[in-house]
Amino acid sequence: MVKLPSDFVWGYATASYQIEGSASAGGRGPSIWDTFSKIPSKIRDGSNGDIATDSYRLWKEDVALLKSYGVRAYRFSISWSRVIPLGGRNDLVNEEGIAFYRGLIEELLKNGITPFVTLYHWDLPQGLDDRYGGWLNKEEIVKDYVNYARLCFTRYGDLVKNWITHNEPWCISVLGYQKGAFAPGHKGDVEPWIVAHHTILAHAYTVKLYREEFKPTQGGQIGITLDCHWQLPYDDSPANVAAAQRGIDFKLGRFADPIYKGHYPATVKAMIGDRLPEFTAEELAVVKGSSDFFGLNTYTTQIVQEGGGDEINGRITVGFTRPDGSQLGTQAHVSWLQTYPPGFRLLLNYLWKTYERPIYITENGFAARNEDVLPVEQVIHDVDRVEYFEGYANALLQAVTEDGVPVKGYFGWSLLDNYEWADGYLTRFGVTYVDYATQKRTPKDSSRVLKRFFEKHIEA
Ligand code: PNW
Repeated sequence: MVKLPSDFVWGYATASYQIEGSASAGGRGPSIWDTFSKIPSKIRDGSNGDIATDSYRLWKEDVALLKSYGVRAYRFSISWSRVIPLGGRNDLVNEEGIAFYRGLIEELLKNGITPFVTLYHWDLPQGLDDRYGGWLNKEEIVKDYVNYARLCFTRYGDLVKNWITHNEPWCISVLGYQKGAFAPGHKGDVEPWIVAHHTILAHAYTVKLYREEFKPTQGGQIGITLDCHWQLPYDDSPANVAAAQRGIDFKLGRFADPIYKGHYPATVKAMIGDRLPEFTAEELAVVKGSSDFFGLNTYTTQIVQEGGGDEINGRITVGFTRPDGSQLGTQAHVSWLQTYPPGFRLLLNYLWKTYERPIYITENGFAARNEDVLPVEQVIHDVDRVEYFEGYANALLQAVTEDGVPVKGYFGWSLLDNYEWADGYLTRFGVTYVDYATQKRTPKDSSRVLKRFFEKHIEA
Protein backbone atom coordinates (compact mmCIF):
# COMPACT_ATOMS: atom_id res chain seq x y z
CA MET A 1 0.00 0.00 0.00
CA VAL A 2 1.45 3.36 -0.95
CA LYS A 3 -1.59 5.42 -0.02
CA LEU A 4 -3.43 6.28 3.17
CA PRO A 5 -6.47 4.07 3.72
CA SER A 6 -9.78 5.25 2.26
CA ASP A 7 -11.25 5.94 5.71
CA PHE A 8 -8.39 8.26 6.68
CA VAL A 9 -9.81 11.51 8.07
CA TRP A 10 -8.11 14.86 7.77
CA GLY A 11 -9.00 18.45 8.44
CA TYR A 12 -8.16 21.40 10.65
CA ALA A 13 -8.39 22.12 14.35
CA THR A 14 -9.40 25.17 16.39
CA ALA A 15 -10.27 25.94 20.01
CA SER A 16 -13.19 27.90 21.44
CA TYR A 17 -11.35 30.70 23.24
CA GLN A 18 -8.99 31.21 20.32
CA ILE A 19 -11.70 31.81 17.73
CA GLU A 20 -15.18 32.45 19.11
CA GLY A 21 -15.05 35.93 20.60
CA SER A 22 -18.49 37.08 21.84
CA ALA A 23 -17.09 36.43 25.29
CA SER A 24 -20.09 37.78 27.13
CA ALA A 25 -22.72 37.36 24.42
CA GLY A 26 -25.29 34.60 24.19
CA GLY A 27 -25.30 33.99 27.93
CA ARG A 28 -21.65 32.85 28.13
CA GLY A 29 -19.96 33.04 31.53
CA PRO A 30 -16.30 34.02 31.94
CA SER A 31 -13.51 31.45 31.86
CA ILE A 32 -10.09 31.62 33.49
CA TRP A 33 -8.71 32.84 30.15
CA ASP A 34 -11.02 35.87 30.16
CA THR A 35 -9.59 36.74 33.56
CA PHE A 36 -5.97 35.86 32.86
CA SER A 37 -5.73 37.68 29.53
CA LYS A 38 -6.79 40.89 31.24
CA ILE A 39 -3.95 40.83 33.77
CA PRO A 40 -1.43 43.42 32.53
CA SER A 41 1.78 41.99 31.01
CA LYS A 42 0.55 38.39 30.73
CA ILE A 43 -0.17 38.62 26.99
CA ARG A 44 2.56 39.93 24.66
CA ASP A 45 0.33 42.39 22.82
CA GLY A 46 -2.01 43.01 25.74
CA SER A 47 -4.90 41.45 23.84
CA ASN A 48 -7.65 39.01 24.81
CA GLY A 49 -10.23 36.74 23.19
CA ASP A 50 -13.20 39.12 23.45
CA ILE A 51 -13.47 39.20 19.64
CA ALA A 52 -10.81 36.76 18.35
CA THR A 53 -11.85 35.63 14.84
CA ASP A 54 -15.50 36.36 15.67
CA SER A 55 -16.40 32.76 14.90
CA TYR A 56 -19.36 32.73 17.28
CA ARG A 57 -20.98 34.90 14.63
CA LEU A 58 -19.05 33.89 11.49
CA TRP A 59 -19.27 30.13 12.01
CA LYS A 60 -21.14 29.50 8.76
CA GLU A 61 -18.38 31.23 6.86
CA ASP A 62 -15.86 29.04 8.67
CA VAL A 63 -17.72 25.88 7.65
CA ALA A 64 -17.84 27.11 4.04
CA LEU A 65 -14.08 27.67 4.21
CA LEU A 66 -13.55 24.13 5.54
CA LYS A 67 -15.68 22.82 2.72
CA SER A 68 -13.64 24.72 0.15
CA TYR A 69 -10.46 23.22 1.63
CA GLY A 70 -11.76 19.73 0.90
CA VAL A 71 -11.56 18.45 4.49
CA ARG A 72 -13.29 15.37 5.82
CA ALA A 73 -13.31 16.44 9.46
CA TYR A 74 -13.11 19.44 11.77
CA ARG A 75 -11.83 19.48 15.33
CA PHE A 76 -13.21 22.25 17.52
CA SER A 77 -13.74 22.67 21.24
CA ILE A 78 -16.77 23.51 23.32
CA SER A 79 -16.54 26.47 25.66
CA TRP A 80 -17.69 24.99 28.98
CA SER A 81 -18.81 28.38 30.29
CA ARG A 82 -20.91 28.92 27.18
CA VAL A 83 -23.05 25.88 27.98
CA ILE A 84 -22.86 26.08 31.80
CA PRO A 85 -21.95 29.71 32.51
CA LEU A 86 -20.92 29.10 36.14
CA GLY A 87 -19.60 25.64 35.35
CA GLY A 88 -20.88 23.52 38.24
CA ARG A 89 -23.16 20.50 38.38
CA ASN A 90 -25.89 22.45 40.13
CA ASP A 91 -25.61 25.50 37.92
CA LEU A 92 -27.93 26.52 35.11
CA VAL A 93 -27.53 25.23 31.58
CA ASN A 94 -27.44 27.99 28.94
CA GLU A 95 -29.70 26.79 26.12
CA GLU A 96 -28.43 29.50 23.78
CA GLY A 97 -24.91 28.12 24.11
CA ILE A 98 -26.16 24.56 23.63
CA ALA A 99 -27.97 25.61 20.45
CA PHE A 100 -24.85 27.30 19.07
CA TYR A 101 -22.80 24.10 18.99
CA ARG A 102 -25.79 22.06 17.84
CA GLY A 103 -26.13 24.39 14.85
CA LEU A 104 -22.41 24.14 14.08
CA ILE A 105 -22.44 20.34 14.28
CA GLU A 106 -25.49 20.10 12.00
CA GLU A 107 -23.95 22.47 9.47
CA LEU A 108 -20.73 20.44 9.42
CA LEU A 109 -22.62 17.20 8.84
CA LYS A 110 -24.72 18.80 6.14
CA ASN A 111 -21.45 19.57 4.36
CA GLY A 112 -20.07 16.08 4.79
CA ILE A 113 -17.58 17.13 7.49
CA THR A 114 -17.18 14.88 10.54
CA PRO A 115 -17.02 16.73 13.87
CA PHE A 116 -14.23 15.84 16.34
CA VAL A 117 -15.18 17.57 19.56
CA THR A 118 -12.76 18.55 22.31
CA LEU A 119 -14.45 19.00 25.67
CA TYR A 120 -11.71 20.98 27.30
CA HIS A 121 -9.24 23.26 25.56
CA TRP A 122 -8.13 25.22 28.65
CA ASP A 123 -11.09 27.56 29.22
CA LEU A 124 -12.20 26.49 32.70
CA PRO A 125 -15.30 28.38 33.91
CA GLN A 126 -14.08 31.16 36.18
CA GLY A 127 -16.91 30.26 38.52
CA LEU A 128 -15.19 26.98 39.40
CA ASP A 129 -11.83 28.60 40.06
CA ASP A 130 -13.55 31.13 42.31
CA ARG A 131 -15.65 28.56 44.11
CA TYR A 132 -13.08 25.91 44.96
CA GLY A 133 -9.79 26.50 43.17
CA GLY A 134 -10.71 24.72 39.94
CA TRP A 135 -8.24 22.00 38.97
CA LEU A 136 -6.73 21.92 42.45
CA ASN A 137 -9.84 20.43 44.05
CA LYS A 138 -10.09 16.76 43.15
CA GLU A 139 -13.57 15.86 44.42
CA GLU A 140 -15.26 18.91 43.00
CA ILE A 141 -13.54 19.24 39.64
CA VAL A 142 -13.93 15.59 38.73
CA LYS A 143 -17.66 15.69 39.48
CA ASP A 144 -18.21 18.97 37.66
CA TYR A 145 -16.17 17.90 34.65
CA VAL A 146 -18.05 14.62 34.35
CA ASN A 147 -21.35 16.47 34.68
CA TYR A 148 -20.34 18.87 31.91
CA ALA A 149 -19.29 15.94 29.72
CA ARG A 150 -22.62 14.25 30.40
CA LEU A 151 -24.42 17.34 29.17
CA CYS A 152 -22.39 17.30 25.94
CA PHE A 153 -22.91 13.57 25.34
CA THR A 154 -26.65 13.98 26.01
CA ARG A 155 -27.14 16.96 23.74
CA TYR A 156 -24.72 16.16 20.92
CA GLY A 157 -23.90 12.46 21.13
CA ASP A 158 -26.52 11.48 18.57
CA LEU A 159 -24.47 13.42 16.00
CA VAL A 160 -20.94 13.45 17.44
CA LYS A 161 -19.06 10.15 17.32
CA ASN A 162 -15.54 11.35 18.06
CA TRP A 163 -14.81 12.84 21.48
CA ILE A 164 -11.60 14.19 22.95
CA THR A 165 -11.56 14.95 26.68
CA HIS A 166 -8.60 17.27 27.31
CA ASN A 167 -6.35 19.10 24.97
CA GLU A 168 -2.76 18.87 26.23
CA PRO A 169 -2.91 18.39 29.99
CA TRP A 170 0.83 19.16 29.99
CA CYS A 171 0.04 22.76 29.03
CA ILE A 172 -2.81 22.93 31.56
CA SER A 173 -0.61 21.81 34.44
CA VAL A 174 2.83 23.11 33.53
CA LEU A 175 2.13 26.39 31.75
CA GLY A 176 -0.87 27.11 33.99
CA TYR A 177 0.46 26.00 37.40
CA GLN A 178 4.27 25.79 37.21
CA LYS A 179 5.46 28.55 34.88
CA GLY A 180 2.51 30.91 35.28
CA ALA A 181 2.50 31.59 31.53
CA PHE A 182 -1.09 30.39 30.96
CA ALA A 183 -4.29 30.74 32.98
CA PRO A 184 -4.67 30.74 35.90
CA GLY A 185 -1.04 31.90 36.14
CA HIS A 186 0.19 30.02 39.20
CA LYS A 187 3.85 29.24 39.85
CA GLY A 188 5.32 26.46 41.95
CA ASP A 189 6.59 22.91 41.99
CA VAL A 190 3.79 21.16 43.87
CA GLU A 191 0.58 22.28 42.17
CA PRO A 192 1.51 21.18 38.63
CA TRP A 193 1.69 17.54 39.74
CA ILE A 194 -1.60 17.75 41.61
CA VAL A 195 -3.38 19.43 38.70
CA ALA A 196 -1.98 16.92 36.22
CA HIS A 197 -3.22 14.09 38.43
CA HIS A 198 -6.69 15.62 38.59
CA THR A 199 -6.87 16.15 34.83
CA ILE A 200 -6.13 12.44 34.39
CA LEU A 201 -8.92 11.53 36.82
CA ALA A 202 -11.46 13.88 35.23
CA HIS A 203 -10.60 12.40 31.84
CA ALA A 204 -10.84 8.82 33.08
CA TYR A 205 -14.19 9.18 34.88
CA THR A 206 -15.58 10.91 31.80
CA VAL A 207 -14.52 8.00 29.60
CA LYS A 208 -16.05 5.56 32.09
CA LEU A 209 -19.32 7.50 31.90
CA TYR A 210 -19.27 7.53 28.10
CA ARG A 211 -18.53 3.83 27.83
CA GLU A 212 -21.17 2.82 30.36
CA GLU A 213 -24.03 5.15 29.52
CA PHE A 214 -23.59 6.53 26.02
CA LYS A 215 -21.38 4.34 23.88
CA PRO A 216 -23.79 1.37 23.88
CA THR A 217 -26.43 3.46 22.11
CA GLN A 218 -24.36 6.22 20.46
CA GLY A 219 -21.46 4.04 19.37
CA GLY A 220 -18.71 6.64 19.23
CA GLN A 221 -15.10 6.69 20.39
CA ILE A 222 -13.43 8.77 23.07
CA GLY A 223 -9.85 9.57 23.97
CA ILE A 224 -7.41 12.21 25.13
CA THR A 225 -4.99 14.47 23.28
CA LEU A 226 -1.42 14.68 24.62
CA ASP A 227 1.40 16.81 23.28
CA CYS A 228 4.99 15.87 22.65
CA HIS A 229 7.97 17.08 20.69
CA TRP A 230 10.24 14.27 19.52
CA GLN A 231 13.36 14.21 21.70
CA LEU A 232 16.54 13.65 19.74
CA PRO A 233 19.69 12.91 21.77
CA TYR A 234 22.43 15.49 21.14
CA ASP A 235 24.88 12.66 20.46
CA ASP A 236 25.04 8.97 21.25
CA SER A 237 26.54 9.33 24.70
CA PRO A 238 24.52 7.18 27.13
CA ALA A 239 23.78 10.23 29.30
CA ASN A 240 22.20 12.16 26.43
CA VAL A 241 20.31 9.12 25.15
CA ALA A 242 18.88 8.61 28.65
CA ALA A 243 18.09 12.34 28.88
CA ALA A 244 16.05 12.18 25.66
CA GLN A 245 13.99 9.30 27.03
CA ARG A 246 13.52 11.19 30.30
CA GLY A 247 12.35 14.19 28.27
CA ILE A 248 9.64 12.02 26.73
CA ASP A 249 8.70 10.57 30.13
CA PHE A 250 8.26 14.03 31.66
CA LYS A 251 6.41 15.54 28.72
CA LEU A 252 4.28 12.62 27.60
CA GLY A 253 4.81 9.49 29.71
CA ARG A 254 3.49 11.18 32.82
CA PHE A 255 0.07 11.24 31.17
CA ALA A 256 0.31 8.42 28.67
CA ASP A 257 1.76 5.78 31.01
CA PRO A 258 -1.05 6.03 33.61
CA ILE A 259 -3.70 6.17 30.90
CA TYR A 260 -2.42 3.39 28.64
CA LYS A 261 -0.36 1.29 31.08
CA GLY A 262 -1.68 2.06 34.56
CA HIS A 263 1.33 3.67 36.28
CA TYR A 264 3.51 6.79 36.29
CA PRO A 265 6.95 6.44 34.65
CA ALA A 266 9.69 5.29 37.05
CA THR A 267 11.91 8.23 36.02
CA VAL A 268 9.20 10.69 37.05
CA LYS A 269 8.52 8.95 40.35
CA ALA A 270 12.23 8.90 41.16
CA MET A 271 12.67 12.63 40.66
CA ILE A 272 9.35 13.95 42.02
CA GLY A 273 9.00 11.60 45.00
CA ASP A 274 6.18 12.47 47.39
CA ARG A 275 4.95 15.36 45.30
CA LEU A 276 3.64 12.91 42.74
CA PRO A 277 0.12 11.98 43.94
CA GLU A 278 -0.88 8.34 43.96
CA PHE A 279 -3.97 6.75 42.47
CA THR A 280 -6.12 4.57 44.70
CA ALA A 281 -6.68 1.04 43.40
CA GLU A 282 -10.21 2.00 42.43
CA GLU A 283 -9.03 5.07 40.53
CA LEU A 284 -6.34 3.13 38.77
CA ALA A 285 -8.86 0.64 37.48
CA VAL A 286 -10.70 3.56 35.86
CA VAL A 287 -7.58 5.30 34.57
CA LYS A 288 -5.88 2.31 32.98
CA GLY A 289 -7.09 1.81 29.42
CA SER A 290 -9.17 5.00 29.44
CA SER A 291 -8.53 6.11 25.87
CA ASP A 292 -9.75 4.45 22.69
CA PHE A 293 -7.01 6.08 20.62
CA PHE A 294 -3.83 8.08 20.99
CA GLY A 295 -4.56 11.76 20.30
CA LEU A 296 -1.30 13.54 19.52
CA ASN A 297 -0.47 17.21 19.12
CA THR A 298 3.04 17.60 17.81
CA TYR A 299 4.91 20.48 16.26
CA THR A 300 8.65 19.95 16.45
CA THR A 301 11.72 18.03 17.61
CA GLN A 302 14.13 19.09 20.33
CA ILE A 303 17.80 18.18 20.63
CA VAL A 304 18.37 16.97 24.17
CA GLN A 305 21.32 17.04 26.51
CA GLU A 306 21.65 15.72 30.03
CA GLY A 307 21.50 18.27 32.84
CA GLY A 308 19.95 21.62 33.56
CA GLY A 309 17.87 22.90 36.41
CA ASP A 310 14.34 22.51 35.08
CA GLU A 311 12.86 19.69 37.12
CA ILE A 312 9.47 19.86 35.40
CA ASN A 313 11.14 18.63 32.19
CA GLY A 314 13.26 16.02 33.94
CA ARG A 315 16.44 18.13 34.23
CA ILE A 316 17.37 18.13 30.59
CA THR A 317 18.57 20.92 28.30
CA VAL A 318 16.84 21.28 24.96
CA GLY A 319 17.73 23.23 21.84
CA PHE A 320 17.87 23.12 18.06
CA THR A 321 21.64 23.30 17.51
CA ARG A 322 23.49 20.16 16.47
CA PRO A 323 27.02 19.36 17.67
CA ASP A 324 28.40 20.73 14.37
CA GLY A 325 26.67 24.06 14.97
CA SER A 326 23.96 23.64 12.33
CA GLN A 327 20.27 24.20 13.03
CA LEU A 328 17.76 21.37 13.00
CA GLY A 329 15.39 23.10 10.57
CA THR A 330 13.58 26.27 9.55
CA GLN A 331 12.91 28.55 12.50
CA ALA A 332 9.27 29.51 13.15
CA HIS A 333 7.91 32.76 14.54
CA VAL A 334 7.89 31.16 17.99
CA SER A 335 11.13 30.19 19.72
CA TRP A 336 10.03 26.62 20.47
CA LEU A 337 9.42 25.48 16.89
CA GLN A 338 11.68 24.38 14.02
CA THR A 339 10.70 22.19 11.08
CA TYR A 340 12.02 18.61 11.33
CA PRO A 341 9.82 15.97 9.63
CA PRO A 342 12.05 12.95 10.46
CA GLY A 343 11.31 13.55 14.15
CA PHE A 344 7.60 13.27 13.44
CA ARG A 345 8.08 9.87 11.82
CA LEU A 346 10.22 8.68 14.73
CA LEU A 347 7.65 9.89 17.25
CA LEU A 348 4.81 8.07 15.47
CA ASN A 349 6.82 4.86 15.48
CA TYR A 350 7.66 5.30 19.16
CA LEU A 351 4.01 5.85 20.12
CA TRP A 352 2.77 2.82 18.22
CA LYS A 353 5.47 0.58 19.64
CA THR A 354 5.01 1.90 23.19
CA TYR A 355 1.25 2.28 23.52
CA GLU A 356 -0.21 0.13 20.72
CA ARG A 357 -3.20 2.35 20.04
CA PRO A 358 -4.43 3.81 16.75
CA ILE A 359 -3.23 7.39 16.46
CA TYR A 360 -4.96 10.63 15.53
CA ILE A 361 -2.75 13.65 14.94
CA THR A 362 -5.07 16.20 16.51
CA GLU A 363 -2.74 19.17 15.84
CA ASN A 364 0.31 19.85 13.73
CA GLY A 365 1.33 23.18 12.26
CA PHE A 366 3.71 26.07 11.85
CA ALA A 367 3.86 29.81 12.54
CA ALA A 368 5.72 31.50 9.71
CA ARG A 369 7.94 34.46 10.56
CA ASN A 370 6.70 38.05 10.31
CA GLU A 371 3.14 37.24 9.38
CA ASP A 372 2.16 39.78 12.03
CA VAL A 373 3.82 42.64 10.14
CA LEU A 374 3.86 41.63 6.48
CA PRO A 375 1.04 42.67 4.14
CA VAL A 376 -1.53 40.00 3.35
CA GLU A 377 -0.31 39.74 -0.27
CA GLN A 378 2.97 38.37 1.06
CA VAL A 379 1.62 36.35 3.96
CA ILE A 380 -0.62 34.24 1.75
CA HIS A 381 2.48 32.91 -0.03
CA ASP A 382 3.53 31.14 3.16
CA VAL A 383 6.55 29.23 1.85
CA ASP A 384 7.87 28.18 5.26
CA ARG A 385 4.48 26.74 6.26
CA VAL A 386 4.21 25.00 2.87
CA GLU A 387 7.65 23.45 3.42
CA TYR A 388 6.55 22.38 6.89
CA PHE A 389 3.28 20.74 5.84
CA GLU A 390 4.85 19.01 2.83
CA GLY A 391 7.55 17.57 5.05
CA TYR A 392 5.23 16.51 7.86
CA ALA A 393 2.54 15.09 5.58
CA ASN A 394 5.15 12.99 3.77
CA ALA A 395 6.61 11.78 7.05
CA LEU A 396 3.08 10.77 8.07
CA LEU A 397 2.61 8.93 4.80
CA GLN A 398 5.88 7.05 5.30
CA ALA A 399 5.01 6.16 8.88
CA VAL A 400 1.72 4.66 7.71
CA THR A 401 2.69 3.03 4.44
CA GLU A 402 6.30 1.99 5.10
CA ASP A 403 6.43 1.53 8.88
CA GLY A 404 2.88 0.25 9.36
CA VAL A 405 1.89 2.76 12.06
CA PRO A 406 -1.92 2.95 12.23
CA VAL A 407 -2.51 6.69 11.99
CA LYS A 408 -6.24 7.22 11.45
CA GLY A 409 -6.43 10.96 11.05
CA TYR A 410 -4.61 14.27 10.77
CA PHE A 411 -5.64 17.80 11.78
CA GLY A 412 -3.60 20.82 10.79
CA TRP A 413 -3.35 23.66 13.28
CA SER A 414 -5.09 25.82 12.44
CA LEU A 415 -8.02 26.59 10.17
CA LEU A 416 -7.55 30.30 10.85
CA ASP A 417 -4.99 32.66 12.30
CA ASN A 418 -6.34 33.11 15.81
CA TYR A 419 -5.73 34.15 19.40
CA GLU A 420 -2.42 32.46 20.17
CA TRP A 421 -2.73 32.53 23.98
CA ALA A 422 0.13 34.44 25.64
CA ASP A 423 1.36 35.54 22.19
CA GLY A 424 -1.96 37.26 21.53
CA TYR A 425 -2.47 38.04 17.85
CA LEU A 426 1.25 38.38 17.08
CA THR A 427 1.70 34.72 16.14
CA ARG A 428 -0.26 33.28 13.23
CA PHE A 429 -0.69 29.53 12.80
CA GLY A 430 -3.54 29.60 10.28
CA VAL A 431 -3.77 28.24 6.76
CA THR A 432 -6.18 31.15 6.41
CA TYR A 433 -5.07 34.74 6.90
CA VAL A 434 -7.40 36.76 9.12
CA ASP A 435 -7.46 40.54 8.90
CA TYR A 436 -8.46 41.26 12.49
CA ALA A 437 -9.73 44.76 11.62
CA THR A 438 -12.34 43.45 9.16
CA GLN A 439 -12.41 39.69 9.96
CA LYS A 440 -11.84 39.03 6.27
CA ARG A 441 -10.48 35.53 5.69
CA THR A 442 -7.97 34.86 2.86
CA PRO A 443 -6.66 31.36 2.09
CA LYS A 444 -2.89 30.93 2.25
CA ASP A 445 -0.96 28.69 -0.16
CA SER A 446 -0.58 26.06 2.57
CA SER A 447 -4.34 25.39 2.51
CA ARG A 448 -4.06 24.41 -1.17
CA VAL A 449 -0.97 22.29 -0.58
CA LEU A 450 -2.63 20.17 2.11
CA LYS A 451 -5.78 19.81 0.03
CA ARG A 452 -3.79 18.51 -2.93
CA PHE A 453 -1.70 16.23 -0.74
CA PHE A 454 -4.69 14.43 0.73
CA GLU A 455 -6.54 14.32 -2.59
CA LYS A 456 -3.56 12.53 -4.01
CA HIS A 457 -2.61 10.25 -1.15
CA ILE A 458 -5.85 8.79 0.18
CA GLU A 459 -7.06 5.52 -1.35
CA ALA A 460 -10.22 5.95 -3.40
C1 PNW B 1 -0.96 23.99 21.22
N1 PNW B 1 5.00 24.73 23.67
O1 PNW B 1 -0.34 24.58 22.29
C2 PNW B 1 -2.43 24.25 21.49
O2 PNW B 1 -3.21 23.09 21.59
C3 PNW B 1 -3.06 25.27 20.61
O3 PNW B 1 -4.17 25.83 21.27
C4 PNW B 1 -2.02 26.29 20.21
O4 PNW B 1 -2.58 27.39 19.54
C5 PNW B 1 -1.01 25.57 19.35
O5 PNW B 1 -0.45 24.48 20.03
C6 PNW B 1 0.12 26.46 18.86
O6 PNW B 1 0.89 26.93 19.94
C7 PNW B 1 1.00 24.59 22.55
O7 PNW B 1 5.38 25.67 24.40
C8 PNW B 1 1.46 25.55 23.43
O8 PNW B 1 5.78 23.84 23.29
C9 PNW B 1 2.76 25.59 23.81
C10 PNW B 1 3.64 24.67 23.29
C11 PNW B 1 3.21 23.71 22.39
C12 PNW B 1 1.88 23.68 22.02
